[in-house]
Formats: sequence, C-alpha cells, structure tokens
Amino acid sequence: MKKALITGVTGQDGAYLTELLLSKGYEVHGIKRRSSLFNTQRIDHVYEDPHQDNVRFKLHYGDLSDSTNIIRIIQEVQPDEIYNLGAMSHVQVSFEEPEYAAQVDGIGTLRILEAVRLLGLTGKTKIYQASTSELYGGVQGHAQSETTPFYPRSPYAVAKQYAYWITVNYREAYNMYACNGILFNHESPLRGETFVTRKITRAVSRIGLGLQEKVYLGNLDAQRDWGHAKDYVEAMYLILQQETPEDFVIATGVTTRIRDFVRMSFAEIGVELEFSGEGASETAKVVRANNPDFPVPVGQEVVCVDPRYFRPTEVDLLLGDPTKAMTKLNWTPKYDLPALVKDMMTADIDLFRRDQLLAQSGHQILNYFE
Ligand code: NDP
Ligand code: GDR
Repeated sequence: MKKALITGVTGQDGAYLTELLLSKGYEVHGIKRRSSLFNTQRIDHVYEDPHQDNVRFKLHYGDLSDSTNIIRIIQEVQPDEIYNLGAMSHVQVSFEEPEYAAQVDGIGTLRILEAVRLLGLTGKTKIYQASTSELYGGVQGHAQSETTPFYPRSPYAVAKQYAYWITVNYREAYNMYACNGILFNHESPLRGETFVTRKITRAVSRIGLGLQEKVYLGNLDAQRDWGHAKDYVEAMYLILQQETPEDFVIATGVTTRIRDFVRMSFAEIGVELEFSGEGASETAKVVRANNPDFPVPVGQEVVCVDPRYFRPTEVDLLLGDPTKAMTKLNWTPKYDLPALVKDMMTADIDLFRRDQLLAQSGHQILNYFE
C-alpha cells in the first residue's frame, strides 16, 4: 500500500486530495496545526477512529515553521509521496504578515526537502510542491506557461518563488523526485470564505435568502483563470506518477473578470444586475429578479466597492496555458466556469437555508464581516 503525507490537509485542496488518494487505495497521513477550535471540518467525513484496525487516514500535529516535527513525522511515516500544500495562502493577508508567509510558504518547503534528504529518503520519497500562478504576477498580455519568466507581486508570491526554485534546486542537486505544480486559481464549495469566489457565492446566497443586503468587494476588473479544485487535485496526483520529475502549469485557458463572476452568481438565483460608477465608487443594483424563491427587490444596491480590499500591488490578469499538462499528463478539467459557479452556489444556498430557518424561528444569526 502506498503512503502519502499531506501538509495542509485541513485546507480546500488537502480535503479533495485526501478523498482522491483514499479512493486509490493509499494510506494517507495528514499534518494538521494545533488550533484552539476544531479545524478539521473539511475532512471530518473521511476521519477514521484511530482505535479501529486497518485505519488508512491518520492525522499528526505539526507546523511548517517547525523543522523538528517535520523531520519526526517524515521519519515515522516513511512516505512514498509528500504533497506540500500547507501555506499561509491568502495574498492580501501576506502584505500584513510578510515574515510569516516567508517562513511557512518559503522556508517551510526547504524544511520538507531537507528532511527527506537528511533522512536518506531521496530515492524513495517523491515531493509535490504547491506552486502558483501568482509567480507570474506582473507578467501581462499573453498566456502564461512553464517557460514564462516570473514576476511575483506580493510577499506570498515572493515566498512561493523561493519554494519553487528550492524545489528545482534539490531536484537538480540531489537527484530528488521533486516537482512544482504551477496551479492557477481553483475554487469549490470548500474554498476558504475570504477568497473572492467563495465570498461572492456566500454573499449572493445570503442576499437571495434575505439574510444580508449587500456585499463589499475590491477590484472588480481583475481577471482570473478559475478551475475546480476537484480537477486540480487529480493533476497533483498525475504529476507524481510520471517517469521523470517535471514542473507543470495547471489551468483552464479561460480568464474572467471578478465582475462577471458576480453576474454569473446572481444569475443562479434569477437576479440580473446593472453596474454603474467606476473604481472605488462602482456599485451594482438589481434590475430584474425572476425567481420567487429569491425575492430580491428591484433597485436594491447589492454590490459596493470598498477600497479596503485593494492590494498594494495587484495582479491584474492571470491566464494559463495548460498544453503541457494536457499532452503529457493527459489531464483535462471536467468543470468549466458555469459548472463551477453552479456547484458553489448550490452548496452555499443549501448552507444558508439553515440560517434562514433559524432566522424565521426568531434566532439571532451571525453576520460576516470579511
Ligand atoms: P487553504 O488556505 O485552503 O489551506 C492551506 C492549508 O495550509 C490549511 O490546511 C492550513 O491549516 C495549512 N497551514 C497554514 N499555515 C500552516 C503552517 N504554518 N503549518 C502547517 N500547515 C499550515 O489553501 P488551498 O487548499 O486553497 O491551497 C493549497 C496550497 O496550494 C497552498 O499552498 C496554496 O498556496 C497553493 N495554491 C492554491 C491555489 C488555489 O487557487 N487554491 C492556486 C495555487 C496554489 P489550517 O486549516 O489550520 O488553517
Ligand atoms: P488570489 O485570490 O489573490 O488570486 O489568490 P483571491 O480570490 O483572494 O483574489 C482574486 C482577485 O479578486 C480580487 N478581489 C478580491 N479578493 C478578495 N479576496 N476579496 C475581495 O473582496 C475582492 N474583491 C476583488 C483580488 O484583488 C484579486 O485580484 C488565490 C489564492 O488561493 C492563492 O493561494 C493562490 O496561489 C492563487 O489564488 C493562485
């Protein structure tokens, strides 16, 4: 039975990858951080009671900022594959916590690579590094591929650039099987609530159900190449099954503005919007609402721009060229953007119907401020 070790197992990708590897017969070990509240909601459905026999999913406490526990866990598990998904993954927050982002997203990767080397596992353990389209940041005007030079535009992206190159360096210096998956944005119903897509689908669901009046967003002109996380974890797995270790861009090849993601999400509840104004004074009002389940009044202002969400340096356009992955890995995404939006909206409407029931029976419900 193959053994995989996943850092960031409690995150969006960690959860989908765990499901995928368990379905392929792997024994899966995950590293979770100690937190003051439970942080395993995304993987609770695959959790197995450690007191049972033949448990194939095991969690270990650990943190990418602590090389002692990384070495100990890798020594204990002796994994065939490590998927390094753990990171402080929020671009805007990295401007607030630049040193932490460097420690975890940059040096954290070195800790994994060095642990594998020190433990003499270079011939056994394959390593997947979660690299990102943010590496291309300031590269604009054409689709970005494996050969496009990098221009990171945030502390997050700069830390990830270190992680990218240290992975390449360990591969070349020590003949390690270590690869970068340069993944463009990928979303799902499990996406963290403060990333823009999930923030939008949650807010639109709540507005449709009468639980919230409007949503405040930042730069509506940015363009992203969005795929579904379920498709992207398949690519991670495929990258580690190749004969020789290589780096791959994983993307859909289609880019869309944030404003259009907003429109598509409102369309899912039968609401049509009209945008007016520019930059920090842009707003959107309802011009048509034709689904009686979501009776949002015509004329209601439902989107406002809040410059608080503007970034000191923005990445305006991301558009990936996945040709190499499609030809060499035989990877093709199953979800397009409309299918992704539908999946996220269906899940969030379902989630907030529970809040609607609570509100109707007089209970106070939470507000969300991000
Ligand atoms: P999430 O933010 O959903 O998950 C991040 C995971 O990392 C969580 O499990 C989190 O734990 C864990 N983590 C955070 N800090 C530490 C730390 N100090 N030590 C150990 N673990 C830590 O991210 P995604 O699942 O979306 O992304 C997975 C990886 O892929 C990340 O590295 C991200 O940067 C990268 N990436 C993501 C893309 C995307 O569009 N989703 C695109 C390209 C790259 P906790 O749950 O406790 O917070
Ligand atoms: P990104 O994702 O920075 O691309 O990083 P995010 O969803 O945070 O932002 C995408 C774009 O939307 C604009 N935006 C807003 N963003 C947020 N979060 N909140 C808002 O209110 C808002 N309004 C507009 C942003 O300015 C930006 O242009 C994600 C993360 O998963 C990274 O870890 C990963 O590496 C990259 O994707 C690829």
